[in-house]
Amino acid sequence: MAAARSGTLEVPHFDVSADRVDAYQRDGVLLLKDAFGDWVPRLRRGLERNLAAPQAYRFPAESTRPGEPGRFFDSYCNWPLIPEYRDFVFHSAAASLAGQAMGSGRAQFFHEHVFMKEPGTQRATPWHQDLPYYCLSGEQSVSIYIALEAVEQALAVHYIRGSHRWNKLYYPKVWLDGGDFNVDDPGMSSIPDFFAGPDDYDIVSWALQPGDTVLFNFKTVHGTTDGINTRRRSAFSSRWLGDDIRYLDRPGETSPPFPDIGLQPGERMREDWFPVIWRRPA
Ligand SMILES: O=C(O)CCC(=O)C(=O)O
Repeated sequence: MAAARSGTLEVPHFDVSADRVDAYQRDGVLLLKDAFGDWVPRLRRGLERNLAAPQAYRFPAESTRPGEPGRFFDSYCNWPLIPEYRDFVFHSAAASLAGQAMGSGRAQFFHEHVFMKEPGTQRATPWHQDLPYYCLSGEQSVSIYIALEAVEQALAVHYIRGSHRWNKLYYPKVWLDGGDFNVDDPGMSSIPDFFAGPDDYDIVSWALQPGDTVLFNFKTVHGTTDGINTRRRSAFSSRWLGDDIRYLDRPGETSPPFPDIGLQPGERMREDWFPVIWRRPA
């Protein structure tokens, strides 16, 4: 990975082939083996800060009930507080990868999100798309999901190939009980249990090693089974916005909530809150 001038910040260039970009745009999900192995120790240190004092950081969520085995923890929007996360956002090749994958002229950072399931956890990550949680509309998006621990295929996140092109949005889910929320959002419906069949959905998942990375679109349907995690599995996701992403005023609270964002529907996301980190070289 050579350092290259990005046009915005001096971020490293990610060498991704045109074939892989095409596959990402066609399928809405793409595996890149060992794409960010160098960052795993630093991101793990960041996650340890998050876990050592969850309440000191933003949006800590526990999605296992008292008495239920294991622990399913997530937390997000902590890049201003956790130096290892911030370092990744501003100095890794993620922005370059995101911009190219989205076919965008720029990569604007939205937020990071960490996930951790402790051994014994059986609680599934419900099937969902990320876009219905967000105050956003548009097609050019990518989450860069980096495994921080090894995970076997059956317990890894599963994705439905091509679901970003279904022209369909599903109500967001409460992870603790799998219930829908924001059900007043017009044009959405309750997401089916795709594991229950019919099996004509192209569901993919991969065994991951630390550093292995999955790219997926904010509209790509994803979730896990309720298989028992026999060892810790954790991951760091960074979320990126491309050229056509605009602010959308959704009915109900979004996640993350940005009540003071001060934008009108249709405007670009403000760059002082969501920095543009990469621009396509001229
Ligand atoms: O790791 C998980 O279980 C969930 C990941 C996820 O939903 C995401 O990155 O959007």
